[in-house]
Amino acid sequence: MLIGKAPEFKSSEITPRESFLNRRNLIFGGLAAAGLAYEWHQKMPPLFTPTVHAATKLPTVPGQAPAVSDAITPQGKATSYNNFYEFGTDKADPKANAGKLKQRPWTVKIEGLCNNPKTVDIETLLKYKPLEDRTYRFRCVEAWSMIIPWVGYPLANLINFAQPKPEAKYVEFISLADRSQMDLPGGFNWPYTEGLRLDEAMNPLALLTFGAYGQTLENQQGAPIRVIVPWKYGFKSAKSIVRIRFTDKQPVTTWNDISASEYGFYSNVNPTHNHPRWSQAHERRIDASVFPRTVATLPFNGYGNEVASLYKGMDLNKNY
Ligand SMILES: Nc1nc2c(c(=O)[nH]1)N[C@H]1C(S)=C(S)[C@@H](COP(=O)(O)O)O[C@H]1N2
Ligand SMILES: [Mo]
Repeated sequence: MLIGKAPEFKSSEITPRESFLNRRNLIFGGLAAAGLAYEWHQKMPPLFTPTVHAATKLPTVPGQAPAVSDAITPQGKATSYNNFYEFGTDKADPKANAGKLKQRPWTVKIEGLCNNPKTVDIETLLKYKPLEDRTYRFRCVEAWSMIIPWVGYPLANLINFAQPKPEAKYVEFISLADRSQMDLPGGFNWPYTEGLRLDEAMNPLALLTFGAYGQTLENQQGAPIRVIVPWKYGFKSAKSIVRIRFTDKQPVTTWNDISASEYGFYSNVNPTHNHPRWSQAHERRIDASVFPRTVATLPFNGYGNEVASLYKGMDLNKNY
């Protein structure tokens, strides 16, 4: 039998059972108190703003969307491989850095060419229409994809609430840009902006999104409110939105502004229109357990039946 040198403990490092138990009670008691405080915070007008907003379950009804046969991407993958440049440019940065994002208080300012401009509180928006479960294919312009069960209701509801004027032809989405919560790396014109033609935004598939996987969005997913436009590349789906503006001119959008030859305003998923630096014919699925890992990309990301008519008569090679 080999006898190694016994580890030596200083008596001060040994936790007597009694003091361990006391400490455990303190810790769990503290957690229970924090839980109560959190519940109280949910019911009362906020006196303080927690820096970490715990995910909460969202009540949902079945969604009105075409069925997706592929397996749902595991939640842990969907929340750890993200693009949210306000928090850094690497895929792991948003999860690592978005903890600073404060989800409450949060309002969305509806403005521009509409008859009902208003600043609306997130709680009001959450309750405005029944929340649906909507599993969509999600295709990033960087040729990777996921299958995500989002929670939200059609963006058309909010647009109807805003009552756009007849001259409104576009809707612009403006994300939060706050240096006290975000890194906001150089090389971008913050805030992040995106936009859709009004008829695109009114399509029933365009989703005003509050959650995923049956619960509120994680910060890195664009909490507390984002849009999801499943037939377009991922960058059209602006995160952490604070303003929605109706315009008569095509809005300036972040990626188009940075590099118009690579990122068009329309950015419909189109396997026949390649990015100048890579093919768009295939996509890599972000889920190590699915096979094959790489699959053919579908026109309009598989939503052609629902949206192709929006682009009748348009040259989608020019309007990429
Ligand atoms: N405000 C903001 N919204 C954003 C981005 C961003 O950097 N900032 N990235 C876009 C891009 S490129 C993609 S692919 C999707 C990623 O969404 P996900 O992280 O939920 O998959 O968010 C889009 N929305
Ligand atoms: Mo993207």
